[in-house]
Amino acid sequence: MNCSTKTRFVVGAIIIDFLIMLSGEALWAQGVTHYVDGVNGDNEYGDGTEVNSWETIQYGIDQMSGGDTLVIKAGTYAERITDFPAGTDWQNATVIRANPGDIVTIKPNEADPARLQAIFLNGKNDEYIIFEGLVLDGSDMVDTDMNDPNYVNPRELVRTGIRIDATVKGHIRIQDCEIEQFATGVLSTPDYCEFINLNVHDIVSPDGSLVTWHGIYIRGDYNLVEGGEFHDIKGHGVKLAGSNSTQIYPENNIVRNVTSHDNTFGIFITRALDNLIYNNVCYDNKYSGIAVFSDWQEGQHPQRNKIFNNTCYRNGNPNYDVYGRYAIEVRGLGAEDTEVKNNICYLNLDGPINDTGTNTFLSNNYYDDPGFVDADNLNFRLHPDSPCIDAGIPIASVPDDIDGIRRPKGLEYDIGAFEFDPLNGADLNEDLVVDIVDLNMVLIDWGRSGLAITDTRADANNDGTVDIVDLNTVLIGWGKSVHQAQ
Ligand SMILES: [Ca+2]
Ligand SMILES: [Ca+2]
Ligand SMILES: [Ca+2]
Repeated sequence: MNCSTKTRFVVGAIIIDFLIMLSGEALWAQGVTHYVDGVNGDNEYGDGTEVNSWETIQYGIDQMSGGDTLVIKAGTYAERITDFPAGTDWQNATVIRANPGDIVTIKPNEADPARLQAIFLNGKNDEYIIFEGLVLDGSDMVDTDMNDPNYVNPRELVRTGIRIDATVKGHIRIQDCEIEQFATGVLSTPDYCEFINLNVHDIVSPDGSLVTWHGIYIRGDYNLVEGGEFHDIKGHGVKLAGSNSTQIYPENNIVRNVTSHDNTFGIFITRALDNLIYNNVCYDNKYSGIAVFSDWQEGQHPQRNKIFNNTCYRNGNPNYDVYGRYAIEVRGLGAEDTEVKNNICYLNLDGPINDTGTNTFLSNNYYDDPGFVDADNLNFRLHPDSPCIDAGIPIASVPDDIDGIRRPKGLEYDIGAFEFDPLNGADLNEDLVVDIVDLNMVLIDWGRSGLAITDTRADANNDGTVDIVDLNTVLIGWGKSVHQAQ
């Protein structure tokens, strides 16, 4: 380390101490931050500092300790990465991420069928590892010959963006990543993993099947799939299903705020229990937007799955007729105790809902024109005169909408993925009137940001600072009440 680097390091450390003191907690992982730069780095002569980076991601990973962060600079990396050191909890997780603002593409060129992943986790101690901001591109990989009898289960041997095996402890987080040109985007078997704001698209089918190769395939429990977009996938956008052989079913997973379109089924559930599917938008899929199926395997039943506040629009392609083409399908007597509430089901080819399940509970779903703001341009928010506004029933497990707006706004829950706010965010204390109380909330926290804000409701636009924008929001709504607004 030369003198100026050392000086910068000391100054940086002082700033970090100051920020930690301000916020009351560490702002980032507590370990060491290392750097990889595929253009300027060097594995042999580098030391992993920003000015003297390593060249390859795997070399960087191999130098990391648990809780360290690896920052990857812009470039295309022809690598398959694996063998990660574990973190101890989310605050001290191992982080592998793109340098902010840089496009970092991992584009493996593997032909070995045992190595067909961009990111592969199978270590039995793997947990608390975060991947952030990466592009995974499988277009240079070669798929297994699906007809080769040497492969016992060729489905396990196709190119997969991220594969997380059952041996992994869990607590793996993948966020803000783009995953494309694989035969499966994400295949994940352990519990407590999080898949946040992923863009998974152009997933191919190596054998022509439309029901095998998925955007994300979840087989464990207590996983979260949140936000993001799953589209142009040969199989399903999101699939939850247990294993035929182990009889272990995915339970208590949450799929929320996801947009799934131009796939086979938008969201597909079979052999899975107690999963919560809400605030999703599913449109233009070949078959149904959301499906709960029981008739793939005798005796393997999906039970108590909950389908709440989704918007399913224009699903069903006339060129495909093997399965149903509904907004929502609950298919087969083995699909038991499914709850379907507060969903918009509009303009789907075979109709809104097909229910042949057992004890399905249907409530407050809407089948006619819901009054979208602009469906032609895929804006499925509700127009102020929408019949879906305040027409839903309260559901405690749906606390907000796809945009993060707290439910309910106005008088009651709305139907569909979007909650309409008649007071445009100005009613900070949610007493249905914009008045001195709301104004006072802004003034009390005026100028504060982050954890210094005493009442986060004062930050009307939720950008982390209470300032003129929030004040203006209240002033624009000043004097209005819900009854006047309607
Ligand atoms: Ca409402
Ligand atoms: Ca108020
Ligand atoms: Ca603000």
